[in-house]
Amino acid sequence: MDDKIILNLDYGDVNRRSLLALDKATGTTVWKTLTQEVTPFINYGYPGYSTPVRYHDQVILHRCGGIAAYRLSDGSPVWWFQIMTNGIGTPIINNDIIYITAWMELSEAERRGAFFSYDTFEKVLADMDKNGNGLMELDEIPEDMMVFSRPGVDDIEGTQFSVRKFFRNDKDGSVNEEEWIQKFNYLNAVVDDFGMMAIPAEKKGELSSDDILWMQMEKNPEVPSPVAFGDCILMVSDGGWVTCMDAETGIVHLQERIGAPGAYIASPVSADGKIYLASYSGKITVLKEGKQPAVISMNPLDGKILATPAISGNNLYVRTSKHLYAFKN
Ligand SMILES: [Ca+2]
Ligand SMILES: [Ca+2]
Repeated sequence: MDDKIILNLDYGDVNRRSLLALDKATGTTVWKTLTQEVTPFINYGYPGYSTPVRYHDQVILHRCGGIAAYRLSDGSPVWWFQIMTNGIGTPIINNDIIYITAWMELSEAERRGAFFSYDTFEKVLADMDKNGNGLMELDEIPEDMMVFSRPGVDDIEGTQFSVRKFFRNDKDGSVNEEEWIQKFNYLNAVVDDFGMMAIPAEKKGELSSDDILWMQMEKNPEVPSPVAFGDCILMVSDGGWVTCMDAETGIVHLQERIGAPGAYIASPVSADGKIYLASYSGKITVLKEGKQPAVISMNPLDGKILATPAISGNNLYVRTSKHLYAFKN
């Protein structure tokens, strides 16, 4: 970024996490901003994985609990917006609008497990207390009852969180009413619907939901950034769901399961009138750009894909866990 390199150190002690500017030539620190001090968000402890992005004289950072812009000159805050998000996806900027996916395990109804239908202990006992002692022994809770899951992810282990696991640290191995309700309330308090948002880049101070142009509530990706082309924003999420939206209004032109199935970590890329989707299991889906993107081809590569494909000149480079592929034109 001109004479600076920006680093996001978003891990460890929440209050010490920082955004740093280093001098490109010497590596010395030009400024260091304690993000939680100058833009305090409710932070539930997740490390953030998002890459800071530049917008003119600002650096925009998505982190656990929100998104904020800081001045490139001194790291002071310009605007900030608090929202429940794990701070994973890197924002994209297109025509002075920032597109960023607020994602957490409970932010879409389809990821919330049956746990959330047990808001009273009466219901719990009626359905699950097999030995009738008025307590829930852990082995009475169905093994497949989830707090949350990741629908569409059938190729990565351990992406669900079971109710048994949620109570695994119970001291005497049986859950009473107080213990159940306490845990239920704890999680139920953070249940809310949200997803990819469009934020006008020219803002000041703390933003409210009135400042957001639009938000997409369904089929949001956990890791991949969206991609912009024409008047459209496109995103791909687990299960091969592709959502193509109007960039200004968020109106959904298409939301269909047209990508290869399984998990998605790499972001989609756009080149030469086509969109390339790379699934975790190693399949490349090529779409024709348009409001209703159509599948041109779907081809398996050898190895898993976590890295976003790169475009250079007329070549497309795809790194899998086994090979680096280059495709011409
Ligand atoms: Ca029991
Ligand atoms: Ca207990």
